Amino acid sequence: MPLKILHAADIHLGTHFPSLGAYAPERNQDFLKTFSKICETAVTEKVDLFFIAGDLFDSPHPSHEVFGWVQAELEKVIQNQIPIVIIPGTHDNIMASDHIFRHPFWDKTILFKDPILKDPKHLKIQGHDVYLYGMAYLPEVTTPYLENMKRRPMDGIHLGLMHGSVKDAPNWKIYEKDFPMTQDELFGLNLDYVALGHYHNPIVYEKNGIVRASYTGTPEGKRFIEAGPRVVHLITIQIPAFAGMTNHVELKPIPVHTKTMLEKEIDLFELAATENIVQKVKELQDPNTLLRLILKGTLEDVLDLSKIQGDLAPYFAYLEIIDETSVIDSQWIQRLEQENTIRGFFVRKMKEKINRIESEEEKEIYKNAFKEILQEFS
Ligand SMILES: [Mn+2]
Repeated sequence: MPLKILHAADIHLGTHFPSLGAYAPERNQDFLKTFSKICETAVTEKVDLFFIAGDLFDSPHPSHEVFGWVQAELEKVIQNQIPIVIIPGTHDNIMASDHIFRHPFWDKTILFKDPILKDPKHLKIQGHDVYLYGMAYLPEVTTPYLENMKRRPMDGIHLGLMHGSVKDAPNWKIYEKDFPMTQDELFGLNLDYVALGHYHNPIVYEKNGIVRASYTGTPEGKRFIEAGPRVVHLITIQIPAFAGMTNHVELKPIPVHTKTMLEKEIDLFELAATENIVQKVKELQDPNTLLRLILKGTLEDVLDLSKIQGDLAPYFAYLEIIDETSVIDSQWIQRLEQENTIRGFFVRKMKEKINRIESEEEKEIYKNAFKEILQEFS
């Protein structure tokens, strides 16, 4: 029988969502539901090991509600005789003296609480020798953390958990405190599989066509760029017939998200009328989508944003509209500028003022105010 591992990471339970406003409490429930689904997956897939590669919690001090939920769900995994292997991450780090991993509950799991591994943990699974390597994130620790994660000479399956930054992750600014390592250093550990956490979108690392490590990303989107279906990784390792033969590692992403995030940009140049915008966005309707709609383009009219929000909100779990449209360069404004009215005077004064402002940020504030006041005039 092959060895089956469920790899999850960056679950971020208890995240605060100030930008989601009244939707924030429901979003927290979404995250908890997703965690329940992950635990359920471990049980239904009858995995041999359940890995959590850091940032299970969004902070070192999760609420009683969140920790209670986690304990109840993990208990079900434990009752099914599935060992839970966990490392603290950057968010649920062990820097403060009263961090959550001091709680006695974790004695029921295999928790790697040291930033520098002394000895791998040995388990006997289905008669096979399995060695587990893990380390807790601590920003001040540098060497020899990687050295100590390297495969020891015993026969068996050697598996690692790390919360850090493989340096070639795309579009990712990496700091020294983020546990940087190169792909070569990662492969150089010579472990059969390394469950990674920290990067919030999935990346699979293969060497010579063999899966060696992966990031699962967040199983529930934390930010709008964590869009679309979110997964955990089911890892299947074929035990080799004889020592020295390479283990065959298979990776299968399993979607577990409760809701999905979507960021959509629409250039209103051709859509102009409010009804057209509503019609166009309705095509994306999904009660399980959180949508951030970014409106762009030069308009010949001021948008009635509250009407658009009101018309579209029922079609999504959550809707946020960012108005990046501009009216200032429109022909409409050029016409208003010529008017010998209070409105014309206002437009001339505002255009002068906006042209004089140097800071881009301040300019945006004035442009938005300009749009809002124009709405009063029109
Ligand atoms: Mn994270």
